[in-house]
Amino acid sequence: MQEEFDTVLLSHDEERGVATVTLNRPDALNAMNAQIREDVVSAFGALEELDEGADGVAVRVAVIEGAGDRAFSAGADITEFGGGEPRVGPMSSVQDTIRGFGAPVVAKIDGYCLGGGLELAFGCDFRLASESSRLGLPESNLGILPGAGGAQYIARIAGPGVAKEVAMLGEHLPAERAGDLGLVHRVFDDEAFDDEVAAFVEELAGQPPLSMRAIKDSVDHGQGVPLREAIAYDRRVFPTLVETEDHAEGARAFAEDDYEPTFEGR
Ligand code: CO8
Repeated sequence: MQEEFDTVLLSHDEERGVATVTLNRPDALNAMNAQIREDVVSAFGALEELDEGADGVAVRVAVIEGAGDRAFSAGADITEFGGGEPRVGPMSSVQDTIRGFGAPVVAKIDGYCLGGGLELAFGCDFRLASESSRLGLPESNLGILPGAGGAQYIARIAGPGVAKEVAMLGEHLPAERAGDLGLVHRVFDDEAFDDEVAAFVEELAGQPPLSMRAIKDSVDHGQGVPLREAIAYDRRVFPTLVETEDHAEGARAFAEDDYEPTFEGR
């Protein structure tokens, strides 16, 4: 399936269950204007519809990437700033859409990933970066703060000291430093980047989809509640997974040598 929105391309590989959402404003380094924010939300809406009509799940993994060879996204579209109108809400709603999407979402970062672009990537479950990528929160250079949680994500991942450094200095971090800080999951050589990302996505897509969705939901839910409550939540979800065909399939593969399991999301 392929669908074209004004500023976003959407494709879905039915066989692999992998969807790709491409931010498609390469001439503006995929800066996030109002249209692109709307289109990202629409693209994920279309994927949810696919899932609803599927026997099992249609989408095992969604990948977000930037068109062109220069940027994932250089942030919110600065030309739309001004007039004192706060645009934090719409950017946050894009993140909410991605965080609320059932399947894991991978940010494929190749090039600049700045401001709202990095905040979009923080809304994803995985961040994979090419070695030459540059990541940062340059909002302070514009006299504002990262309005969609950029500094808060960094504070939780790497600590408040790092968050203040990255957000206050507004520098572009080399991918490797971002990797050392835990802000991205993997950094791959530029030449091998596409293949390495494809292999990572393939591996994720081969995992039992309902298990992936339950883990995403459980970990995200657990961030906002005391540990005891988070564990109680997992304990309630656990029996629902025990009843799935995929669990039976995994157990069979464990018991029988030479049996390759296929997980259908049922
Ligand atoms: N918005 C709009 N257009 C952009 C943006 C942007 N964020 N970034 C780049 N562009 C455009 C440029 O204007 C240029 O367009 P044109 O060719 O028509 O002149 C084109 O993309 C190419 O960019 P450059 O010529 O600048 O390319 P360089 O290689 O010289 O520089 C940089 C690349 C360093 C990435 C540079 O473009 C840059 O600094 N961009 C701005 C980065 C930035 O400050 N991002 C943060 C924006 S603020 C934000 O994201 C806040 C989000 C929080 C939610 C909302 C709160 C209000």
